[in-house]
Amino acid sequence: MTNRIIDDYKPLVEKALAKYLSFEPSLYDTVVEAMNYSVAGGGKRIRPCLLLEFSRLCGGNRAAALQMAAALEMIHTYSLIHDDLPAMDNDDMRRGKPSCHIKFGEDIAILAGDALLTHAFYTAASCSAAPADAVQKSIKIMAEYAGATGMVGGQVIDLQSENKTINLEILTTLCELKTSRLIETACVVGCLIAGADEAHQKAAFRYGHNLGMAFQIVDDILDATATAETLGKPVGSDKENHKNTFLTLLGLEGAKKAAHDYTNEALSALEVFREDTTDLKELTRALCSRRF
Ligand code: GRG
Repeated sequence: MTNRIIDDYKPLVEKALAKYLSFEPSLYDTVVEAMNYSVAGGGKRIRPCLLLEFSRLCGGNRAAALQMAAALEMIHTYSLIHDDLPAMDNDDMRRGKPSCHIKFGEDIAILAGDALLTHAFYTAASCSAAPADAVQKSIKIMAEYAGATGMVGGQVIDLQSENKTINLEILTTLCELKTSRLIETACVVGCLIAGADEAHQKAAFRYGHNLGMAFQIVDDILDATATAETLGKPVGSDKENHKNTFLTLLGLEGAKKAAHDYTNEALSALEVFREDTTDLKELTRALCSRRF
């Protein structure tokens, strides 16, 4: 399916990523190659596209949004590289091609993830197209939501829950941290660098939070019901790794209803924006039924 947000922004994001990830030839070229290998091609670019759209909705500067969007996609890509490692999810395929550690070895994959994470903050901190206090607040949110109090914390709960039964409350916290936090970051940073007020930042957070939850529940459903060809990665890994998912706790119909309810909450959070949100609403529905 096509959508203006993805069609217009994705090529810009890919160009920005290539620009911010180009380094002078060096003795450490291998790690730069691994960083670019994992970042290039295949990703849906949802987080950077959301950042750009929230910036547009709040009247922001496109250049500043693109720089922060590239930084956020670097953080997301680092998390995927590390998530695929044998010590974590042990996945050989990512974005339809061999995972970073399969292509470059575990040592370089770990370092490529580390370098992407640190370069993300270098890229964000170098943003001079938005007011310095907005850039500083954005960097603070990126660090808080990606680190121990955010995505990393969620990953830890996930690892510690393997082969154990957890309740819906813990699973919800896990998902909020592991999946929603980075999506919330995209939406809130888009508003922040555009100078939006608190009401709009809060609405963006609420939107990202609910979209993230719906997105993860749909991910769980697809892991159990889709084919590897359609997803570009192995399926059935949740069952294989004895993972607690929304599907195992709520059943297929319950998980579908939860995804539907979170999607509606995300859509209603958009009501405060005065700019046209038709394309964003269409993208939200498409993401929550994974037509992207
Ligand atoms: C290793 C610190 C650390 C964290 C790992 C990203 C992650 C946390 C785990 C990956 C597994 C997973 C199902 C995470 C939930 C978020 C999610 C659905 C990630 C995949 O994001 P997409 O679908 O990926 O946007 P693309 O490839 O399109 O960018």
